[in-house]
Amino acid sequence: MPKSFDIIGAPFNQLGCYPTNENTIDGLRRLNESNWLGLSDWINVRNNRWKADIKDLGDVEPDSVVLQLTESNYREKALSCYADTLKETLLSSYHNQRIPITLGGDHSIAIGTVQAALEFFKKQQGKRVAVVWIDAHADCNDSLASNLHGKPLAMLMDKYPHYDWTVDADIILNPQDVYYVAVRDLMPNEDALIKQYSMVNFDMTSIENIGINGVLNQLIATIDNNYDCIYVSFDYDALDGSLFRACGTPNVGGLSAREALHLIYGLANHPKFVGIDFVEYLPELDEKGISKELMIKLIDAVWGFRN
Ligand SMILES: [Mn+2]
Repeated sequence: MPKSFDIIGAPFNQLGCYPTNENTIDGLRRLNESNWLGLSDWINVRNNRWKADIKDLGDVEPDSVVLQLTESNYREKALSCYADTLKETLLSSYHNQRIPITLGGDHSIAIGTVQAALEFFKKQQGKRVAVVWIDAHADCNDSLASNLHGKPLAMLMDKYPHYDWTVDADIILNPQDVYYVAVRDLMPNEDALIKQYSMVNFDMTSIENIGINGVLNQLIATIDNNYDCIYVSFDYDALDGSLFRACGTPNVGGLSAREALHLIYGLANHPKFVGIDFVEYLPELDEKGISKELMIKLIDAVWGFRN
């Protein structure tokens, strides 16, 4: 059966290194005059000419409570409020048997998306869920230092013992169920946590040694043998920051465009794939729209089109 997709905008950009009120998803949606490319038009092309089933559900806007909490520096509370609303939106996609593609927003929004997948598949159906985290950073900073967009995995794994942050026992993400790809910029406490829980990291060295297809094959073998579902979270800064700099924390020496396309296509077209985030891309820093072209190609790869 052909798959159906929901596009969900999560324009919450308040907890990263480059807080902005710009709606990053609208930046993707609208046509660029330089290259005549925009996500909304591209959705129409795929639906009308290629018989795809893709709906843009619009945005989950941060409401006044969330914005007020952020402004007053109650960031964990703001995030938890926002994430709850986002989670409900993804859950209704799951109830409608559609696959959510969530466009952020900084990476903190993954609290809502990953918890939706864990709630629907793990808690409600007892399924085993793997999370593939494609990122320059490990995002498991369990300290108070730095911004919350660098902590979603620590928070999802319930290893963030600050400001009463807790996660319901039946949707705690197990560190062994996280599979990092392209992570290369660690804080010492993250390095320690990764070692303590023997978390898997297909870092740039593994990609050099066995190639992106080797990494994909190992991931797929693990998923085939041990899991019922895969959820993918793709941080734009996983890409090579020498070319792709439209984010708050570009990092040189990451994935090439081709590697990212191959990886995303391979994971998203696996029968156990249940959803993906694309986060941290900032159109306002993307002068020539090159990154936007790649982002749209990556989303297109999720829909099953490899170009
Ligand atoms: Mn990240």
